[in-house]
Amino acid sequence: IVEARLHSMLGEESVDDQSSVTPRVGIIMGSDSDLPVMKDAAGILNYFGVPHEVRIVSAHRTPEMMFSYAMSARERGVQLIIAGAGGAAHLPGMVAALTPLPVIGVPVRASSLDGLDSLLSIVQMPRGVPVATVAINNATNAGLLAVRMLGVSDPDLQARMSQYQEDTKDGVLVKAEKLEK
Ligand code: RP5
Repeated sequence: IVEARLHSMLGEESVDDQSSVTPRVGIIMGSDSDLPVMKDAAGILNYFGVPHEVRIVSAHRTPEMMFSYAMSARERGVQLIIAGAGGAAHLPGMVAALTPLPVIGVPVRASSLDGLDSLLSIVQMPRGVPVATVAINNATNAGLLAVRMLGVSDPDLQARMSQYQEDTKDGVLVKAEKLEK
């Protein structure tokens, strides 16, 4: 059921096309209920043509799977992990503790406390175990940050990011011009 939901929310192609390519980014989340938020990270990576994988990995409900995912990601060729979770959101921090890869955390707004619980669970990491935390529900920024990080050693990708920034600026200028008329 989860697999089917992943396919339908991410688009058949985005899952199937990735399967033969080594994923550079792992997008993981604590529950399939995080997918409506986390799909935005996949959308950005699709836009920039960055191979990625999407997995449901729970720190609390499937701790062994979380452990083996985090321990094997680097040797499988994954370069960066985006981890989203809500509530007692331990997934990003636990994964950061188990891998030398950079981890970007996405606090997902759960049913109570407006996501502040998720944000604090992810951002308040102890010294020595960093998680780059984006705003609540902002998986788009997690995807963009991942592209920027990979772009440091990938000039083509970095050039696409510069273009994206130009396009974003142009979009704002067009709207501003329309308002002035
Ligand atoms: C966390 O608990 C998940 O990341 C999710 O945001 C939250 C609620 O999970 P479900 O009860 O919806 O599966 O582990």
